[in-house]
Amino acid sequence: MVAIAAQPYAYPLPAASQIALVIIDMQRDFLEAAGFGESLGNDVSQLRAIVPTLQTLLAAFRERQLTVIHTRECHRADLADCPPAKRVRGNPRLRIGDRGPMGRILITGEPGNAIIPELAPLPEEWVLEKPGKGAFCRTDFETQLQQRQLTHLLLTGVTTEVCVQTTMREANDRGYECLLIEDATASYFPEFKQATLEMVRAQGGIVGWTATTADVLAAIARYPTATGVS
Ligand code: TIU
Repeated sequence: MVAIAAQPYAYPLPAASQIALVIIDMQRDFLEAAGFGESLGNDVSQLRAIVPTLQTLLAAFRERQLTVIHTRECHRADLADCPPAKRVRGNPRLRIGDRGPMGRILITGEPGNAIIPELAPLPEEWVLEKPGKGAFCRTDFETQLQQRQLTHLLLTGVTTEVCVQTTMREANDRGYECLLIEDATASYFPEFKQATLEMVRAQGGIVGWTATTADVLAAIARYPTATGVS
């Protein structure tokens, strides 16, 4: 069996066509000053540490022509998909839709809503726009996963206990085999990240697996590269 060395036990690898790297919300709005993350009172500089790790994973997936899914948390310009409760929650300095230095906060198409340049999607890659924390909420994510016959999701991105964990739980309930890559996810609260890692893999992997980037890279090296040479 080809598997990723993982916790709480080895994660069996499927056919290359069935696995996807899911990079959640690596947007300027969460990583740069004056975006949504900072408007909520967070120290956004903490999230940058995972960028080189994600670049390495992205390159390895692209080299093998494995599926990469990018997500963006965003809302329509008219805010029709933004529940009023979400807009007022926390009484932020700048609310969703307000104009900030990077354009309107968390609005699709605005400069601040873009994925950071270091992880920019290729034109042919799948970018899922989502109005909620979870990727399944009011999106076609499940339909698209089914159509593409994807069954195994390797989750990364920000923030671990909010959008990443919500998406992982939603995917687990729908029958997907989910693995959270430990050093490719970050939180504004390191202790919340650690708690998330422990809670998803507790009870025999009640929500899924966790593994390091090194172990993921070692395992996916079994998949052929586009040129046939790794
Ligand atoms: N605030 C926070 O930790 N996260 C979010 O609002 N969205 C995501 O996690 N992407």
